[in-house]
Amino acid sequence: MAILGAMTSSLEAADPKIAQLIASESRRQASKLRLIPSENFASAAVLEATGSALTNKYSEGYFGKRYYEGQEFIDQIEEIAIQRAMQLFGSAHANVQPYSGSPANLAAYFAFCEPGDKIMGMHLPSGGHLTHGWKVSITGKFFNAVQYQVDRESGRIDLDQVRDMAMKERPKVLWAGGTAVPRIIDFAAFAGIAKDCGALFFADIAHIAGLIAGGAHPSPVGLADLVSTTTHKTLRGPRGGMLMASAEHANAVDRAVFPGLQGGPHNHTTAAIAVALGEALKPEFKTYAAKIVSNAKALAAQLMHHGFELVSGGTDNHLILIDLSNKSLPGKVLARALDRAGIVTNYNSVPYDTRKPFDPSGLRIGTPSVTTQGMGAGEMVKIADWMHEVAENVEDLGRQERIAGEIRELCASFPAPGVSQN
Ligand code: DSN
Repeated sequence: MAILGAMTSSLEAADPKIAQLIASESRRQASKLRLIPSENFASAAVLEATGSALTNKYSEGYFGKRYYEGQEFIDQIEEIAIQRAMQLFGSAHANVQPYSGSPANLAAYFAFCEPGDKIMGMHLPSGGHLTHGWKVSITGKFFNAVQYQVDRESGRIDLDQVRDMAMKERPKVLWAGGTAVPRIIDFAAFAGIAKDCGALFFADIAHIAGLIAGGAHPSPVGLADLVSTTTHKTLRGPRGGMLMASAEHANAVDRAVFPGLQGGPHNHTTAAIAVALGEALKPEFKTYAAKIVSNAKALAAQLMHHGFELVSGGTDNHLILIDLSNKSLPGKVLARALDRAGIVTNYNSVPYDTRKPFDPSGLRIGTPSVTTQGMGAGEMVKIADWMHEVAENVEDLGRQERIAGEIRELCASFPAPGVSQN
């Protein structure tokens, strides 16, 4: 952390206000339980690469074909990132330049679609992502989007319904994946449906990339025409994106990212992605991925013990979606009370939600960050107990303060990389 330390003191001297705010954010992350399922703690090595001199360099283009000179080191870094992505996921091709998940998905469309094409993705309140054709997203406006929902009773994807809709609508693209899907996604079944209806199959693995890399969730690589991901969620890298495809689609994907959609790649991010992928290739990452899932199951079981209703009745992965309708407690009210008590979550729509997205019925939580901290099943039970206590006492600020103190103490015994309570 020598470089980060040096940078911090430079920053303190140059801009004490921003330095102080960064330090406060670091303390906040170190002192609270971070249960937002799309967040994690990147390693000190990843943070160091992110904060490096690579941020100074422009590199439009690809290995050996750049529009600027001075690429002898950047070329090597990007190539290492690509090779590690291909090795980790078993993909024939990888592009590590997308700035994040949404640009990655836009590039995916740009590689294969024309404006007005029909696309089919999962409905946002059912767990889909904005860029899978949701009406307020550019993808819902530039394309003719049709959307499948989860089954109302089971809260799970109904593959028969997906098949019926796909055969009727004949979309150009069929998406699987999303942001609030607590169950294993049957990528092979999606691939079969896409084949039968003549669609391209795109798999968005942003949430579960680390689980796939660690062998804790089936992979769509080899089944999907294109796989899109972010790099900062369960994969535990910097904030970035990647696209993976078969060799036959490699050119189309690369051209869609650059020059189709983006300018210069963020080289500091590319280096940090390479570092994170190197970490994910180590055997201990498999243990990490398995523990994310076992922790989520332990947390889910204790929440259900306390009467919380979980969409789909549990979880197979890192994510738990709580439907608070039975508690007459809006998601936002509980999320705010939990934050005061030191538990950071996000309020979220649930399938068939009757409330609005900015004031929905659900709460979304997950275990990637607390698992990185080394917490286990015992801590998950404690967390569920605290969540129950807060839910029963959302107005009781004194109680929330007491819990926040207990959580600060717990977090002090499970330090996270790159952040500190002091
Ligand atoms: N914002 C991400 C998430 O929290 O799941 C999805 O883009």
